[in-house]
Amino acid sequence: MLKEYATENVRTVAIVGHGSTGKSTLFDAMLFVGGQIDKIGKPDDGTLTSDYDDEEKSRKMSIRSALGFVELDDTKINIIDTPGMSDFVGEARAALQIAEAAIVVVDAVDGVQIETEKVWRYLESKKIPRIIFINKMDKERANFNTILENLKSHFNAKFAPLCIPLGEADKHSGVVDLIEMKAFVPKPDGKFQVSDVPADLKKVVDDARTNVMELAAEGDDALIEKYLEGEALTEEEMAKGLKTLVAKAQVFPVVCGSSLKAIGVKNLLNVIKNYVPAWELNKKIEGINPNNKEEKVIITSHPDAPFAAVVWKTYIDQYAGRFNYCKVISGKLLPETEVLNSTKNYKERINKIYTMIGNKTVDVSKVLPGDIGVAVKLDRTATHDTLCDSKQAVILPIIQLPHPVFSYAVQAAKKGDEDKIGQIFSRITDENPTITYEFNPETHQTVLSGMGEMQLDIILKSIKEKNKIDLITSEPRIAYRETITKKAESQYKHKKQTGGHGQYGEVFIRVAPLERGKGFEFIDSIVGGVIPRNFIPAVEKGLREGMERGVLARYPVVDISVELYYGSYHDVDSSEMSFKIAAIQALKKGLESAGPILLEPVMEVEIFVDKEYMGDILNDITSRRGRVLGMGSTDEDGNSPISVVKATVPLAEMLRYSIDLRAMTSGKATFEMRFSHYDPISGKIAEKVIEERKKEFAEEEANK
Ligand SMILES: Nc1nc2c(ncn2[C@@H]2O[C@H](COP(=O)(O)OP(=O)(O)OP(=O)(O)O)[C@@H](O)[C@H]2O)c(=O)[nH]1
Ligand SMILES: [Mg+2]
Repeated sequence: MLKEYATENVRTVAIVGHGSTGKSTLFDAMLFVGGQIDKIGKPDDGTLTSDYDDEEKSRKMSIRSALGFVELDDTKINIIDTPGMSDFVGEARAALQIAEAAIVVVDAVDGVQIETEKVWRYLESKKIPRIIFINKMDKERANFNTILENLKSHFNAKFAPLCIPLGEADKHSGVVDLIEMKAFVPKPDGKFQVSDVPADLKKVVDDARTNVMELAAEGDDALIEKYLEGEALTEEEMAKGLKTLVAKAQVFPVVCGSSLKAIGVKNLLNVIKNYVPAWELNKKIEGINPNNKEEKVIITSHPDAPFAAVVWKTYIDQYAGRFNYCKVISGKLLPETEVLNSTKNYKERINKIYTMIGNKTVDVSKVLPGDIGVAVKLDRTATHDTLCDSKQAVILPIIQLPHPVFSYAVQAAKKGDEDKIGQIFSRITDENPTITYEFNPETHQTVLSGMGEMQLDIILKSIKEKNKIDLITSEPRIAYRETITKKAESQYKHKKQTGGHGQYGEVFIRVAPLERGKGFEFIDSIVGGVIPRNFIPAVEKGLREGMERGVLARYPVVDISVELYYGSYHDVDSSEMSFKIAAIQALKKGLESAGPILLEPVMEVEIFVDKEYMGDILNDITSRRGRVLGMGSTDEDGNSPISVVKATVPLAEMLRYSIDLRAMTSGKATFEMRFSHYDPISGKIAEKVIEERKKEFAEEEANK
C-alpha cells in the first residue's frame, strides 16, 4: 500500500512534445531514477513502461497516455506520458487539463517542431506552467545553446536554464545543476555521482547562474531590490523567486540531458519537486448543476468538502475491465463507497482504488484533492465524466477536447453484425473521447470521426481482430442543404372525391429567404376564418415536413419564412390531413419559383506549417475553393520557421486533407478544423452534387 500524500506534497506533470523526441523514454528514465523500474526501455524492444499496448509496441510509438509516479523525499510526482502524433492529441490535451505543469520535450538537434509549436500555443492560451527538457544531448550535432536560442526565437518567452550540459554529443556525460552548483553524472544503478563543478566550466557556469539569478529576482520586489544593489541572491531566494514566476507561466526552466542514459533526469525531478506548484486548496471551481445543465455551481476544493473528481482517461482491458483515471478536485476518493456519476446521472460503486505504473496497479487507501486515483470495474463511467458526492451534485467541464478532423462512413460487411457494432463503438468512444460514432440523419450514413486516418485505422483494425467484425469504409457524404434566393407566392388546392368522405383544403403562401442560420419561421396571417384555426397547426406541420426534402436534390430546406395568408375549406371534407397535403404541395411549388439553391457546409481551418511549404499550402487552399482569412508567423518578430494560416474551406474539399497535407509537407504541418457556416454553391459544382444525389436515390431504390 502506497503511503498517503497530502495535497501540498503531490506534483502532477504531463510529458508533451513532438513525436519521437523521447517522451516515453524520459518517462521510463524518471521511473528508473525514482527507483520504480530496473531498466530504461526501448521502443524497438517493446520494453517502454508507458507503451504497454500491443498496438504501441508494433508501431513503436505512443498512442495513449500512461500514468506513473516517483517518490522523491516526501513528495510524490505523478507523471503522465502522452503521444506526440497529432492523431492522438486528445490524450495529451486531457492530461494537460489535469496536470499542474507540462514537461515539454525538445530534441537537441531538431529543436522546436510542429507539434512543439502547437502544444506551446495551447499551453500559452491556458497559462499552464512549463519545464523544457532538451533531450538527446548525446546525439551527434546536439547543441545546447543553439536549441536555447531556437526556443527563444520561437516563443518570445523567458527561459531559465537550470542545468548546462557536461559535454555534448558523444562526450555528453552529465549536467551541472545551476541551483545546487554541482555536477551530476549518472551511475548504472540509477543513482548519481555528485561532484564539484569542473574548473574549466567555472566561468560558463557562473555566467549562466548570474542569468538565472537575474530572472529569478523578478519574481519578488524585495529580491529585485537586493539584486539591483549588487548583492547575490541565496539559493533559497533564487528558488523562491523562480517558483513564483514558474507558477505564473512567466519563466520556463530548462533542463537538458539524455533520457536514454538517465542524464539530467534527477535534476529534472528536482526541478519538478521544487518549482511546479502543488494543486491549490480552497480554490473555487466552477461547475454546472446536473439537474438543469445550466445553472452554475461553485465548489471549493478541500479534503473535507464533498467529493468531486473528473475522469481524464479510460482504459478498457479485455480481461481486467474498465480503468477510470480520476483527478480528485475536492474531498476524498475512498474505496468501498458509492458516488454519483453526475454527467450520466446514475450511481457507481467504487471498489478498490489504485495508482499506476504503466499497466501495473499500486494499491492506495485514499486519494486527496489534486492527486490521481484509478477506479476499476465501474459500469459506464467514461472520460469527461464527473464523479461526485450526491449531496453536492456537480458536473465539472474540465476536459475539453478538439473537434474531429477526419471521418469515414462505416458499414458492417455482414448484415447481422450491425447491432453489435453500436455496443463496440460505445466502448471505443468511452476510451477515445476524440472519436465520435453517429448516424447522420441528413445523409443516412453512420459516420466514424476522429483526429486522423491513423487513429481511425487503428480502431477499425482492433474491431477486426478483437471482435471479428469487418467494417467497410467509404468517404462520408456531405450534408448539403437547400434554401431559396427570392420571394415567391404559391397556392395549392387538395381536393379528392372518393366514395363517402372527400378531402379538401386550400392554402395560399408566400415564401421568403431568411438570414443564414435562422432556420424556419412560420407566419400565420389568416383573417376572417378562411381557414379554421384548428387546421392551422396542420398547415405548419405540412410545411415542416415539406422542408425535410427540398426541390433540387431532396436535401433539407433551411432559412426560409413561410407566410400563410389565404385559403379555403369545406365544412364536411376538410381535415388536418387535407391541409397538411395542401401545405406540402404549395411549399414545393413555392420553392421551385423562389430561386432554389444548394448550400454546403464550410469549415474554419487553422493550419500550422513549416514556412518552406507556405506557398504550396496557400495554392492548395485556393484550389480547394478556400478563402484565406489570415496568415502569420507564430512569433512576434517573425523569426519562427512555422506559420499559421487561417482559412475557410468547404467540407467537401477537406475530406482527405489530413492525408494530403501530410503528403504535401512530408509531415511538417498539422491542422485543426471546426464547422463554420453554410455557403451557397452553383454552376458545375452544384450540378455534380445533384447528379450524385440522383444516383444515391437510384441505388437506394434498387436495394429495396
Ligand atoms: N540518442 C538518444 N535517443 C533517444 C533518447 N531518448 C529517446 N531516444 C530514442 O528516440 C526514439 C523515440 O523515443 P520515444 O521515447 O518512443 O519517443 P516519444 O517522444 O515517446 O515518441 P511518440 O510516443 O511517438 O511521440 C527511440 O528510438 C528512443 O530510443 C536520448 O536521450 N538519446
Ligand atoms: Mg511515446
